[in-house]
Amino acid sequence: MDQLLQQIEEYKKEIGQFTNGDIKAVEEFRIKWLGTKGIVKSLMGEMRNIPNDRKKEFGQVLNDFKALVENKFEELKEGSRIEETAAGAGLDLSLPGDPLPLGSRHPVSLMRNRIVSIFQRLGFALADGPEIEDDWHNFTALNMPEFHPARDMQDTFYVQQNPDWLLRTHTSNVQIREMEKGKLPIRGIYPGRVYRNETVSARSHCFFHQVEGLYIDENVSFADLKQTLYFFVKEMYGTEVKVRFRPSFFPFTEPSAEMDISCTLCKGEGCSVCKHTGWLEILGCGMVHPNVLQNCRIDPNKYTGFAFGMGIERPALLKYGINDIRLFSENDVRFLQQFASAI
Ligand code: 2NM
Repeated sequence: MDQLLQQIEEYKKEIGQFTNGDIKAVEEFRIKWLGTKGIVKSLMGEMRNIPNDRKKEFGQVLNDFKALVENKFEELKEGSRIEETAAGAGLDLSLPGDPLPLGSRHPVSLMRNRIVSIFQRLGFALADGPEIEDDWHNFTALNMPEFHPARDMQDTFYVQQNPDWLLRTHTSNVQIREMEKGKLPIRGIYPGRVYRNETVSARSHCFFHQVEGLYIDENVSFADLKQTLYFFVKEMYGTEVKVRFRPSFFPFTEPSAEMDISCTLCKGEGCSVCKHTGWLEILGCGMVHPNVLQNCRIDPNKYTGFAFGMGIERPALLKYGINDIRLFSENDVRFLQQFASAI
């Protein structure tokens, strides 16, 4: 019995040092342990020297050991067979694999991430909502009356089966849904794809991307709006760039404004990109209209808020020097690969 246990110990040590896939070593293993003059056979021969009352115990341990060695041999044989096949085919399985080619971030995603992360640093929470929306969340709640031109079939894609459904024309539907939840204050940033029934050209597309923001609390003022957007411009375009607000109109904000920055190409001197004005329009904004708050069951006497919205494609065209918006949705890898190391 001691001899058997000693052999088991030796076997364990040998297996621990075994080189996988070495076909010669596998054959040596077989001869040493399982051959006709091998260790297992000779231990079997010891059986007759064991006293009768110990035979059962010895036999059991030996049988278990024999099964263990046989299984190990099959395993080693299989391993060396794979290695042998590979070597025959001129393969070296110890070489590292070919790395899979990685995709890269889309320029629209890069620009969206830049915009969103600036607002996230100010505490704006990221959220999204449905692209197929009902009339209420896309138009009615936003103080856009039934006769508003944007609601026309000419401008908006409606779902044929249900005239109440449409492809959202802005991400403001998400703001409405956030406000309807009734949890205040709200400070959110809402990027996403939007749809307009427009002729596709180098400058405009029937779908594009927007980021909108919303901040609602007690005592939120137009000064808060301006400071928030000043911070955004500084982070996005640098401290040198100039900013101006122009009065504007949106049905869902009052007062409303549009914000321009000095042209990033000519530094305000005037060029073809800024149409010789020295300015680029980058976003629309305003104080949320009391009717919109009321539509979302928010008391406009207690709460005020500001909202803003900007397109993503136009700043992306500008930043990456792209001259045709259609390139963004053609999925040509020769185009997309150029942004592999862009930020
Ligand atoms: C813009 C410009 C100005 C806007 C307003 C709202 C809401 F839901 F709070 F009323 N959401 N987004 C808004 C305001 C969007 O985009 C050019």
